[in-house]
Order: sequence, then C-alpha cells, then structure tokens
Amino acid sequence: MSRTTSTERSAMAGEIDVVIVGAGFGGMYMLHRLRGLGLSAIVFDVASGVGGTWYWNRYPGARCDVESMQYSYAFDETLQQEWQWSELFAGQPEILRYANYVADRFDLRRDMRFETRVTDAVFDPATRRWAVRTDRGDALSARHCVMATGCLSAARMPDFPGRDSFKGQTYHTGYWPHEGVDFTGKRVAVIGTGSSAIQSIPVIAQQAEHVTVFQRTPNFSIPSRNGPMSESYARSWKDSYPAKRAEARMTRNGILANPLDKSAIETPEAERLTIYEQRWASGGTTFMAAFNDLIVNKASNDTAAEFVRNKIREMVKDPATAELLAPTNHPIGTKRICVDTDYYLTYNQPNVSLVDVRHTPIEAITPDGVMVGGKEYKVDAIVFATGFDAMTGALTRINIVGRDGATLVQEWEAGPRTYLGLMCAGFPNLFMITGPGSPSVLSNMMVSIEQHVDWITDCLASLRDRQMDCIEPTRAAQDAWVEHVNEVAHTTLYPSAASWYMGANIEGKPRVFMPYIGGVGAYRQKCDAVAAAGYEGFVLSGPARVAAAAE
Ligand code: NA7
Repeated sequence: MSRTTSTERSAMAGEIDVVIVGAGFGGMYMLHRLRGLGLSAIVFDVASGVGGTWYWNRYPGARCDVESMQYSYAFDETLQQEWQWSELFAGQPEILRYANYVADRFDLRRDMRFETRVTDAVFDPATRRWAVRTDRGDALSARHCVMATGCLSAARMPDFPGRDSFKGQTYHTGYWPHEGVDFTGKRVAVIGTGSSAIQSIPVIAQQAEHVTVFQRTPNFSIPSRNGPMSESYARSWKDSYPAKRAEARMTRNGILANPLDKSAIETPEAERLTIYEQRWASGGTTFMAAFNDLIVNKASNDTAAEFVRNKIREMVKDPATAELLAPTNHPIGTKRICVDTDYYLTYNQPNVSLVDVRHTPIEAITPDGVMVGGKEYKVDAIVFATGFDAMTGALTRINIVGRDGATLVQEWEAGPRTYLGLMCAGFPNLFMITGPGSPSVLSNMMVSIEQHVDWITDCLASLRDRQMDCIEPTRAAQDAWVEHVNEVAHTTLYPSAASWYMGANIEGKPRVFMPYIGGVGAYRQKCDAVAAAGYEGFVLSGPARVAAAAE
C-alpha cells in the first residue's frame, strides 16, 4: 500500500506550505526541520541527487578545506556519533556519501524532486503566496520559499573567442562528469589557479602526459596535512561534540582554530616565524588564526604573506616559476585561502608548466589548444577551473518577482541588498540560506547553514503562533544592515582584493563586499536578538490584517 504524505497531498492540490530550492546541506536540513513543524514542503534540485556543491564538484582532488570533524551536521547527536570520517579533510566522494546517508536516515528523498529546475517564483500580493514554476511544467502555490541555492553553484565559463572551435574535450571543475575522466597520455590545459585548480592540478599531473597551467592570479595555498582519521582523534571530538559545537558557533568563522590573541607585527620576528612554522606544519586554513590582526593590519599581513612566499620559493626549484606562483597583488587571506596537497611541488615535475596570462591574456581557444601572445599551446583537453558567479548567481538565474512586480535582479542591480542575509525587502516570505549579507562563505558553511535553518524554522513557528502568515523586512532595517555589512568590511583588508567576495570575477557585477565579516558568533547573537524582540526590523502580517486593509 502506498503512503500519501501531507506534502504529496498538498503538492497534488498545487498548494504547499514551503518550496525549498536546492537539495544540498541547506535544503536537506530545512526539509527535516519543516517536517518537524508539520508543514508541507517540497525540495527541487537540478541535480539527480542530494549534495549540492558536493554533487557537482567531482573534479579530481576535490576536498573540503574545513576539517571533517567540523564540516558535518551537529543537529543530531546520534548522527554525529555514528558517522565515521576516513580522512582528516574529507574528499568529495566521502562528503557526497555522507549527504546520501543523511538523506536515507531522515527519509528526505520522498519530498524531493530531482532533475527539476525552478525557473520562476512570483509573489502574488492578493493571496500572499508564491507561484513557483519549474522547467518540467510544475506549477505550485507556496506560502513560503526557501532559497537553499548555494553560494558557489552558478559556474562561470569565460567567453574566450573560439571556445566552441576546440576539437578536444572541455570540462568545468564545477560540472565534472560523473564517470570521471582519464587523462592518461593526454596534454591538458588548466585555466585558472583558484582552489579548484590548486586541488586538481596535482592529481591531473599524476596521469597526464603534460599539464599546462594558465595562471592570471596566483593564490596563497597552505598544505592541508591531510591524512587518515585516527580513532583517537575522532574520539577526542565525539566525546565532547556538544561543547565543541557550541564553542565553534560563537567563533569568528565557525571553526575551532586555537586563535592566538596577539598582533603579528608586535611580536618579535624570531617568535613570529616560529609561530608561522608551527601553523604551516599543522596545515589548513587555520593558518590565518596565527595572529589576531592578519586581516586588519597590512604590516602584519605582509609578514604572513612573505612567510608563505618564502615557502613557495623553497619548494619550487625553478626560481622564475616560483616567483610567478608567489602572490603579490593581494594581502593573504583576502581571497579565499587555498588548502592543497603537494600543489607547489607539482611544478617540479617535468610534465607540468606554468604560463602567465596576467600580462598577456588568453587571446583565444583554437581548434587545437590555447593561444597566448601569438603562441599556440596544443592540448587534447581543457579544464576550466574558472570559478562561479558567487553568492548571487544561483539566485539571480531564477526569475524571482516580488510584491511590487520588481525582480530580484532589478533590486540587486547595484549589489545585493538583504536584511541579515536572510530576506530581502519587497520579497515577503522568501528566505535565503547563507545569503549575501550573512557570514556564509567566510565561515564553516555547516555552522552557518544550521543557524539559518534553525532561525527560519523558529520564525515560521512564531508566525503560526501569532496567527500570521507573512513576514518581510522593512527597507529601513535592510538599509541599516547593508550599511553595517559594508562598514565592517571596510575595517578589514578584504575589499582591497579583486575577489569573488567582491563580485570582481564577473564582468559588470557591482563591486560590493557580499558576505558579512562580523563573525558567526556576533551574527548569531544579532539574529537571536532580532527574533527575541518580536522580529525587529520585519513587518509581520496575517489574513485578518490583510482582509482589514482590503476593506
Ligand atoms: P575561483 O577561486 O574563482 O578561481 C577561478 C580561477 O579562474 C582564478 O584563478 C581566476 O583568475 C581564473 N580565471 C577566471 N577567468 C579567467 C580568464 N578569463 N583567464 C584566465 N584565468 C581566469 O574558483 P574556484 O572554483 O577555484 O574556487 C571557488 C571556491 O570554491 C574556493 O574559494 C573555495 O571556497 C571553494 P583571477 O583570480 O580572476 O585572476
């Protein structure tokens, strides 16, 4: 006998409490919490399975740069006790297995519709509902929409002249073929040197006959020191998970990193170098927690940047290649710092070469390769490791039309504007998970996702208790928050880099620092205070009030 759930019955009737867009970690947990409230909810995703970012980014070497013991759900004690990570930093296949395990464990798939793209979400002020359409012809009426669309999910492919003329295979790291790629005996071009390239190049170079890397901007990368997860290390976390998770939630970026509360520049050089050496030896992004002022004081930052540049010079045998790989055009950490396994050492291999395309940009893709400065680099395959339309791209690709008929694209013409990165004025009942204006990509995404989902769940429960069904931020609250986000960003060195945090990787995208840098701890307190004050900065309304207004 087949069971008909409340969500299925609602969906058949075309009306549903919540449409969730995205079946990554945000959408999965959101669905779980909404079920707990007894609401009907349905999740749509273009992918054929759960996992979001980890569904798509299957490129060789794809790995999380946050430690496995910290990059995992904390909402269920049994789950966090029973799941066993095999490595200190989990690779993409293992994280995807984890996502699938969670989906099975909480029976999430029955309310998920895969291979379905949400194309439109249009708010109807008369009914206070969202009309949601998909590319499969679904038409639903939802009270609320939750955009769990991910921050790095809209892949960006530069429009090089002649791109379609290339006779070999092309790949984007963010859309890697599920069956994998065998580069044995192939000449491979990799365009880009961001995190995806830095992780994939050493692995591709183990197989390929030759790898030519086209670098426009070198990035700082720290060795991950990845290795097998020992039973005792996992135990040290699991024995005190609740306390450790609670502590992580109040940190700056949601990661326990033993930050040193000391200025780099005020520390004597010998001691400073010892501290950097210790951080380098332990590896990972927590390198930036070596001192407390690396991201606010240029002189301090310079000491860390020079330390890493010297490491690159030590590791890379050819001095010219080493200098090309040593970043000098942005302070360390102001572009997302990378974490690697043998990235710099790979350039010592005879089958790996580096081409500088900063001063002489890529002119064209030819049928046989890549043309730079009149020279054609002949290759059999091209890997585009060229990044994403970060933070806003996945949202603006959906036709989202708000209360007054304006689209989200129009509202965000001069840069994204949100209240708390959670909602946008003019778009009632539309929530974003880790939206611009929240700590999002500057944090351990799991911590931020859980905080947003919990806040949204409490908000919907509170609306129901008050017999309200509509919530929207005021423009004044939104303006004040946007101003605060900018103000805090400009107390740091972040805006000095042409990063995807600033929208700088997309032609024509406004240069606005998008994530909130005040820290996940301070941010959580702010969100909680807003809720405790009766959703300060939001307007709550319900059927009675709307009916009265219409009379
Ligand atoms: P990133 O970090 O945005 O890197 C993209 C790379 O592609 C970067 O090196 C770019 O150089 C390069 N790029 C982009 N367009 C071009 C053109 N036209 N010519 C040459 N090079 C180009 O994306 P990733 O996927 O590596 O990483 C994204 C995040 O995922 C990462 O930060 C982690 O959080 C996980 P540029 O710097 O723009 O000069």
